[in-house]
Amino acid sequence: MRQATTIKTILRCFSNTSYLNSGCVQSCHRVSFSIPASVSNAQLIRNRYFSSDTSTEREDRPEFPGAKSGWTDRLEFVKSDLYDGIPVYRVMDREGKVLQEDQDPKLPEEMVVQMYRSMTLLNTMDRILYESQRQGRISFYMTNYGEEGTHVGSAAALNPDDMVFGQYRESGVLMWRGFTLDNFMNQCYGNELDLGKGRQMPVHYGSKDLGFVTISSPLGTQMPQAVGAAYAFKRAQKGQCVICYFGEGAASEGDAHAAFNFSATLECPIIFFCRNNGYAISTPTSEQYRGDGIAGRGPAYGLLSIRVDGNDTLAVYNATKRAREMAVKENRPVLIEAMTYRIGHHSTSDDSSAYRSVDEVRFWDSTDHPISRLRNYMVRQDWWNDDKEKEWKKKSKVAVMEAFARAEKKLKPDWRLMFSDVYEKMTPDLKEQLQGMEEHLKKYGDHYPLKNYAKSNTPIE
Ligand SMILES: Cc1ncc(C[n+]2csc(CCOP(=O)(O)OP(=O)(O)O)c2C)c(N)n1
Ligand SMILES: [Mg+2]
Repeated sequence: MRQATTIKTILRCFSNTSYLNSGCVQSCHRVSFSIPASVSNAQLIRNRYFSSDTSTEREDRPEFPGAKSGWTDRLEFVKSDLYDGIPVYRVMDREGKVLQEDQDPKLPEEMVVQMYRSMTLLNTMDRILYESQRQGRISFYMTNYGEEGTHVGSAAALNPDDMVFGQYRESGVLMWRGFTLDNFMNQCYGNELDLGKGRQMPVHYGSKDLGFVTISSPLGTQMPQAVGAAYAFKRAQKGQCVICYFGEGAASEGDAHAAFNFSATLECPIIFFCRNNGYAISTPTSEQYRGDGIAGRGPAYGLLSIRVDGNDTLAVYNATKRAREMAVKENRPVLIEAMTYRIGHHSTSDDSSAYRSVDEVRFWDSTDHPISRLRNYMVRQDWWNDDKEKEWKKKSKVAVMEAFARAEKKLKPDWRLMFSDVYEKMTPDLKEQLQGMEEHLKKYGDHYPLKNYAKSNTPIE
């Protein structure tokens, strides 16, 4: 039935039926068409419905709209543990040894070294900013420890004009795209140079120039938005693609379902990139779902799906590269579930020792870390050694400390900016609030540290 068949058929004009009026077939003419092997069953069923050629042999199959399977006379329930689960794709073992030569993407030395530098620079920046929050210098922070490979491996496989929708723990993606240490620091300090003008909590980065949509705190927000952007890309036909990052915890949000389903039915060029790091704050994956993780949900939505070792930067690169090709060439959504581990606390508001053991964390930190794995790969290629490591560590730390000092010295943005950019033009109620605040500060300004705030040169409207 699935083989290519040529059927000559006359479509009858049943235009008085409501089903046909819904737009499936409106005209009454003779057509000749062939059914390729990949034609969907829904299409076959539609052909059967509208075929008047009684000589066409029909297999007895369920003809319910959308049905894809055959009949059974066995009373059987589908078990969720029917199969072992989708395997985890990897290129390297933990010692950085390539397992199958033909899976090595053979990236040039400069590129791999650059990837390694980004991953380690992110790690150094995380340490400094985490400490600065502990010292009360910034209000909040989230580290990316252990997930650096998912960020850089995927970002390196994209085109610069692809659009990124992140959750909040994807700083390495931005770093790879060219967000500078100053950009990161200015945002975390919410100073006058912050691209978001100090309106967001730390780590809620965004960059129009780098195609990185500003982070939203409520989980799942970015997912349907990303599908909308992908749909726009599909219509524009410029070969662009969207990547949407999210955690396995966010995949429990209703918005994740809406996004997966819309992307499949609208056939959008989007990569859903799930970072499965084992926890949604204190909730381990064992309490989050009972099925085969996040990739296991993909086929049910009609998404091409793969599970990959997120600590293997080259495997993440290969998976994302291929996903991108399929998403753009075939207008198909792809789901990548990258298995990794959140080595740090959820955020500076969390103490993970309350819900997991130190040994568990130590295992991932010392035995299966994306940074050491990529370093091992580079050492095997003779691209890296202890001297280079020492020199880079020193250089990167100095760069982070300098950017940190620069950001800390800057003034806060003009406080009036909190009223602008909500709408294209400030609405009357916002104008009234601004005026109220101005009057308040005229009277009580000496109770506020106004000297720490810049004065905007451009009119605020
Ligand atoms: C709608 C919504 N519910 C709850 C929260 C609180 N919250 C913030 S992060 C988080 C855990 C998310 O876990 P996951 O998606 O796995 O990402 P990870 O932090 O592990 O990177 C929760 C529950 C939120 N921000 N938004
Ligand atoms: Mg998680």
